[in-house]
Amino acid sequence: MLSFTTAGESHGRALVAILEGLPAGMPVDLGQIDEELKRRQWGYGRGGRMKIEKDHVEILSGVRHGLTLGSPIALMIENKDWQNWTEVMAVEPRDIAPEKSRRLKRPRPGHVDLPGGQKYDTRDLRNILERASARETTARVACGALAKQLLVAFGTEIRSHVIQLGGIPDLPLELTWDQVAAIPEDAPLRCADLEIQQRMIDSIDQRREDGDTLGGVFEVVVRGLLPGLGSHTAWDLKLDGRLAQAVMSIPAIKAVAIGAGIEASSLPGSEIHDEIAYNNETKEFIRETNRAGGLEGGVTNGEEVRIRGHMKPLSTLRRPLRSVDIDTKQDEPAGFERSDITAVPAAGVVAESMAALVLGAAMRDKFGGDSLGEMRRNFEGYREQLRGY
Ligand code: EPS
Repeated sequence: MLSFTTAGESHGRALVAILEGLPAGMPVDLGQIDEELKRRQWGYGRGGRMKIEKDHVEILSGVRHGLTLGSPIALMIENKDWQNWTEVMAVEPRDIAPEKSRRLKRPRPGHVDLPGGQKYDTRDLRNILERASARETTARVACGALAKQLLVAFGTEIRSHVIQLGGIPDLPLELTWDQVAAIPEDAPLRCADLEIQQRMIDSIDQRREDGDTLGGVFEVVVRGLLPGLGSHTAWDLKLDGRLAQAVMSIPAIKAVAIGAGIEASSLPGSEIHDEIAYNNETKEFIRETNRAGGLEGGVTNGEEVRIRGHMKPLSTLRRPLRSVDIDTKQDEPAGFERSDITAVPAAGVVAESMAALVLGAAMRDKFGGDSLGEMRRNFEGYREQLRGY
């Protein structure tokens, strides 16, 4: 089983993570982890914080001479902004004047500020904000980069792209793997259609002027998975459910669909299900359409896995919505310090990482092995079994 946990506050000293369950003897590319961190920071519409941070991972354990040891891998990414928060975020007790404490007491609608404050019985909502911040996803991406390296070793690649932003275009874009793979890394919104991307940028500029924010839809595309990952036998082994949970856990995601999941509920079966064919040359069962998004009954079917994440607009608005001061109980505008206008491309990169971690776990479940070599033998044996099926 591949699993990970993260710790760290947005303006604390660092984000850390422990990733367990990678096989021993897997080559680790440190530069690729930093590349993924950079991809997550990229995107038109991000705010001032991204000018401060230049995320870089340090591996503290579990890797020796460029190879995994099979032991837990500890990772750390420093928060450069911490220098500006050493007093407010100090670990030791501090006596800070109220005007310097940066206490938050006007919760943002749509954010966990208020229910979190009620639940953890804290009257400084910063205690909630700091951990709820999407800054935490940096640590997920660092772990996800390692999961991607495992998947690549078995011929699986993962990409994401933005298919709708702030309702532009009217219907989400539908694109092939090659179109998605051709999107340059410096594309401002990781969108394959340049004309639509420009309209999205104009819309972001407009919302910036209005002090508002925008959501959107991204799609994660995974190709190269064998049929048979996940299982139909129990609710918690179904891979579609595990992927949905992983993507839904990304801040601001309110809906997740696999393939044409949203449209499927309103069309007849004859227009949705992907007919089965057999390719005599490759000796593979194939589908000419992929509305199932590569998963049937919670099991991969060998087609591309396609996951859509629907992101709501960020809840920190420069022109704040109405709220209530938790001390005075009077109507007050919600708190605002600094924020992004949109972060849909970044959320797509985080979703790639979450998908890589779930799919990596499914690969570890199916092929096991303490070393990469043992895992590979098991993988090849299964591939042989499929050829004979
Ligand atoms: C975030 C608010 C902003 C974002 C942050 C997520 O940070 P700050 O409050 O420091 O301006 O920039 O995202 C990141 C720091 C990041 O690395 O993605 C929030 O409230 O969720």
